Amino acid sequence: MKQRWDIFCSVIDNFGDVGVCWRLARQLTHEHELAVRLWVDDLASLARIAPDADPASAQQWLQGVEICHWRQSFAGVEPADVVIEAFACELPEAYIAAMAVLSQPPVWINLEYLSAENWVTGCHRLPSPHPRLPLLKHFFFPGFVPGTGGLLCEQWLLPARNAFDDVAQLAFWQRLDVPARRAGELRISLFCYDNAPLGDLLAAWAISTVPICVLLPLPFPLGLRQEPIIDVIADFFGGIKSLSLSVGAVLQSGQLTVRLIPFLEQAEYDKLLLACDINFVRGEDSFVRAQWAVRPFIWHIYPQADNAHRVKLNAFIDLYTAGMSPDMAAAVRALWYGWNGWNDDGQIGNTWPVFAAHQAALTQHGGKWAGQLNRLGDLASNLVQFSQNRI
Ligand code: TRH
Repeated sequence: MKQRWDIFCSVIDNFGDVGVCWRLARQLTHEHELAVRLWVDDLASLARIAPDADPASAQQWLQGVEICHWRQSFAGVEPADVVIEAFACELPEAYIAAMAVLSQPPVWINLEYLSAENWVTGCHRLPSPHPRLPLLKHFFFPGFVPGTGGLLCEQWLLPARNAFDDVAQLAFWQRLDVPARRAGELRISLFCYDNAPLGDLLAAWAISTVPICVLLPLPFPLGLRQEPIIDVIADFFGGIKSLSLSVGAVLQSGQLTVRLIPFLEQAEYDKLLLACDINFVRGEDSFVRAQWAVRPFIWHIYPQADNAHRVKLNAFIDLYTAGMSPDMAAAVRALWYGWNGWNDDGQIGNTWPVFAAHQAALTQHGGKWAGQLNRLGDLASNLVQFSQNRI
């Protein structure tokens, strides 16, 4: 009989929590032959990245994964052999009680957020006994260095990346209804939070020496909710009413073209990162996928209280730029700081041309960086190995 795994995912906001859990659930199912049940409290968010998911269904099967709406009472639910609570979400009390009465309690793992900070290696795999019940939970940290759990990377991802040639790329753009590149054109994907200083960058792109085409996936139909980023774009292109924009809109100024594209199914988003020359990513999951895609990328970090995210941002920049030439490292730091609202003069426009000048060398560095990450083993396999040693 297949070993049973339960993954619990509580969506705090956006798509990263469910994005990570959905990838992990599929990889465990397809590559490790496990019976995986994914409990999600917000199916609508799942359906944004996995359009075949039915947000109204309490229980459904998708790509071999059993998906359950985490909402109902847990009385009578039998705990799995391995239980993952993602990002320190709290398991239902009834489920914990059911785990505690089993003669062999499940392997219980808290899968933590990703961070490049030094303390992570000291906390990875640490046990934490339950204060009242005979249960032991372990912390498991994804990461970028030996002594962490590594990053999510399916077995097919790197071969698919290497096989994504000009023909596959053209087919991808055709599916999106985006014309082939003009000569010398730089393609950029844009995924960021509302507080990004986008106006300055649009101005820099419009006077670029090469044509720039920006692809912006729209998470929600305009009009459903406020999209400050779209307001910035509408303002920049001469005060267009943002509500008059929709998927398919093409806006142009000088060397810059912005195209609004649909929010993509997760696997298609991976392809967008490969089909573009430079990627603006955010949060956790798109940030990781950009690293596997090997192209230069700019990270918009999820803002935290008391600027805790700055420590996290610096820790990653230090690791990622180690081994770069001082010029290139400075170019990365300047643009990333500016994009995250963390520079002295508040202007990031002038950091763009310096960063773009390093495009080829950054792509080469991205290849080495991804190779280094790949040697850590992938997060799903590392989780499986960790749990097998405890069953
Ligand atoms: O959406 P995010 O900002 O998500 C998160 C959450 O905010 C979470 O609470 C926070 O803790 C975490 O960030 C750090 O960014 P992220 O992590 O990149 O997740 C986006 C997901 O959406 C990712 O799985 C890729 C997917 N996606 C698509 O499937 N299609 C698309 O078109 C785009 C742009 C993204």
